[in-house]
Amino acid sequence: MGHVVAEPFRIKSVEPVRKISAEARRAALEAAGYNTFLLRSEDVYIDLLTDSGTTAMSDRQWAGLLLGDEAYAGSRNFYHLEEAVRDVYGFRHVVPTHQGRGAENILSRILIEPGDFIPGNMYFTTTRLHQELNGGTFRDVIVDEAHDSQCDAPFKGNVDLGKLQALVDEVGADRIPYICLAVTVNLAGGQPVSMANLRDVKALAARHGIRVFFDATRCVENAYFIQKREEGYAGRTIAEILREMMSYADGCTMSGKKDCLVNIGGFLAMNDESLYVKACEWVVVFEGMPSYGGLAGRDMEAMAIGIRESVDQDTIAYRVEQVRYLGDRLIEAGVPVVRPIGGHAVFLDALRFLPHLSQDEFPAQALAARLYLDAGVRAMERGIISAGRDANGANRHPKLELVRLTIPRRVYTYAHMDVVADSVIRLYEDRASIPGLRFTYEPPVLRFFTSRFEPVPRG
Ligand code: PM9
Repeated sequence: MGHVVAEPFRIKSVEPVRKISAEARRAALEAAGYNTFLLRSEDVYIDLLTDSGTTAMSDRQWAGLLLGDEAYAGSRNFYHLEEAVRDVYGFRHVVPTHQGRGAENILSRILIEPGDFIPGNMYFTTTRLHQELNGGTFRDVIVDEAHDSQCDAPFKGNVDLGKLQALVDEVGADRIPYICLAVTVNLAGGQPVSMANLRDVKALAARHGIRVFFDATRCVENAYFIQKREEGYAGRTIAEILREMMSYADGCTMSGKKDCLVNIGGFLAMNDESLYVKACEWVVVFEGMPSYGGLAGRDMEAMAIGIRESVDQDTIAYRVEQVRYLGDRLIEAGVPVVRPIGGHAVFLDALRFLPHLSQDEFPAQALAARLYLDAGVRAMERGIISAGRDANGANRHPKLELVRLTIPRRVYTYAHMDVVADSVIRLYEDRASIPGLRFTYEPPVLRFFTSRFEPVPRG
């Protein structure tokens, strides 16, 4: 199983959790329409819905909250945030936003014209939606291996340069306002992009005068994988690797709720002065003054501190290795998971886990529901429900139909990981008994958040 990387912290404050009875879990799941997003947090024992905003902040970050300068404009905490982003990421201009999608909204608005194409290394739900709302079309240019859950390649988040060049040839560089590169790739299983690939994408983009923007949401995890897996980086610090990664981008969107180690916050960063001016014109419409962007001063302070903490070697090593521990336990038991194990989550391959269900019976949603019933563990569907419908109203059928066991940062112990592993292994042994689901309510966009389901009676 490999060695265990112990917690690089002591626990100073605790929040009690409890597991409600099996009957109460069944009632809660029915009340939630079999959608784990609609469960009450109090009814959940171990919450692996997401690593977004669920981080335990450090004592220093909590202390930073007390230093909030809540002036409407020019808060000193904004300048601390700006300084942290300049130091750690290297971008000149920073526009705070309430969270990642606030930054995606502004970036999409200032750069996309109707009819444009935005290449990316696999879609992300909110990112693609903002591109589409502004008249753009997302094109997936990730390497084919990313769609194969069993392929063990070290950098399955990489861009296929051939696919990217083909898109440029097809639509012309002037129809591509920017390349959107996620580091790591959430829906591929938290898979990283190699430094060599980042460099190559930037070079190709530069040849055609196309900008590159990173979705930097989990970029520190990506830097850790580069340090571990890419030749020439073993002796480099996470901070050095991160700065080199960012040097291949013109800017980034960031959901601070992940790698910036905060419960709320995000930002848009860039080097180009004229783009920054445009971003400031829109941030006042959707978020707030350019010096707070939908955040309290105290939130910006916590994020500034979190950004600096995030590049600490012990912090990131523990984070990624704890995820690997859970993954390794499942692999040893023969449970089908996305390989290699990614940075923020272990992804169950629901098509292989429940081969008796077709994708239209929503196997990942069904498996997530059963996991809650079994152990009070909450996970998230990342498959056909998340992929939504295309412009003609037909269900998109992604190759990956996954249940994501997402590990919050600094929150759960290895004992919690064992409880989760034991439950998943139990379900795998009893997998034939898990029924499919069908919709009882489906919203028009981002349906995974609020749709409702019922079990399909077995014939
Ligand atoms: N990710 C997650 O659970 C939270 C909501 S699920 C739609 O994985 C990437 C790669 C993300 C992400 C959120 C966002 C949006 C952008 N890019 O949630 O708006 O994983 O802060 O960030 C979620 P915000």
